[in-house]
Amino acid sequence: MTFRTRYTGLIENYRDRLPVSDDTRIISLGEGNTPLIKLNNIPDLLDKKVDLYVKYEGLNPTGSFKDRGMTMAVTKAVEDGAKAIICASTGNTSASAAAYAARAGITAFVLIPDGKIAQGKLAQAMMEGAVILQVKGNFDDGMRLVKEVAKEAPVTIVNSINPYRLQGQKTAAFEIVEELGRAPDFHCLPVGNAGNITAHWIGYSEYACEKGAQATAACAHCNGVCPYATGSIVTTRPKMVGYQASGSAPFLRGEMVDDPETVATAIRIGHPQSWDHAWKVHKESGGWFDECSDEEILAAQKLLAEKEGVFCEPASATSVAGAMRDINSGKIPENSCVVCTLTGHGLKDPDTAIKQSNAPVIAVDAKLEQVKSAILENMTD
Ligand code: AN7
Repeated sequence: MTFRTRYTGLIENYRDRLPVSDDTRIISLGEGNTPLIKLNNIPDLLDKKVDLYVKYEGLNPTGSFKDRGMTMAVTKAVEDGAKAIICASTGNTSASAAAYAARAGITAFVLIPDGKIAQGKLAQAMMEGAVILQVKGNFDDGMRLVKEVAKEAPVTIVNSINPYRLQGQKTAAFEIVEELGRAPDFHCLPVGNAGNITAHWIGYSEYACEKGAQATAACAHCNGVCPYATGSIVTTRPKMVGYQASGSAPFLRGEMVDDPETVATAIRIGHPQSWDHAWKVHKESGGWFDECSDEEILAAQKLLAEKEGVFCEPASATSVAGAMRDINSGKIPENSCVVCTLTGHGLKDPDTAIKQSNAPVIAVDAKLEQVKSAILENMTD
């Protein structure tokens, strides 16, 4: 006897809105269906009242949102007969690619920047059997090399320039709309290559098809399955807000950045691959880009962990750092419904977490007296 249906991943869940057929062998680790957590304590610290949610994408199988795209990209690569996939990565894409390649029984080649990848991510790629090429350069160098080598070797690129990646990632927007029963007013994301902000916009747009009740099954806009036809009617889309780290903020500078630098290594990207897409999202949604300093990013990461018990990696906290500032300034108006994506788990980067934390670690002898006095001295009212 089964008590409830087993969740088997986002492709099965949204099969009718994704480019798969009945015969497609699906490569899945049960990704998607991540919690949308309503923040309880941080809103009290803000000057204006809003409904603030975080979509905790760090709870995907490899600890980041990349799994949503990777299940699609690897499923399609295998369907097309690929024996190997390749990506450049600041860490999370490589961890995800390695896992899904292992699951599929194919090889993953991952190009990572020399010394600038968080320990957890490196550990994942190593354990999951990827062939790791540590490039003497940054992500952008790796990405250029991946594009060049894919012309000469039989490897399928699984960076977000692979359109199946964005198809998988759009499902995060579906989940949010279904859970809230509406689209949020604002959706805030950290931006590196800008694949994820683009994918969310695709997802929201498919839900809020402007053709409305006139849409037909043949409407390409919705991959042939209009949400209107399935009875889920949503008429609005959020303003999409993208935050970058100040040292890696090409969208703020209005041009590519050659030497990106930030503590948030996941978004240490100066040449975003979805540059044009992201500007289109910016224009169509009426949203904006802004930047956060490394200090603001780390403070938001710590605040989320301390006040809400939600541990995300530094890059992810950029969305909350930016949103808090824009809520306080009124740029995001009072009473708005705001969703921030937390793209990766805090355990990805234990070094940065430990370095910035001032949590008391109290050494004691293995004696009751010492443990007891440590407790009594540290009780909060
Ligand atoms: C935690 O892994 O690009 O704007 O190579 O890992 O879609 O690029 C990671 C990106 C945000 C930015 N947060 O997303 C990679 C990589 C985290 C990330 C981003 C990334 P995009």
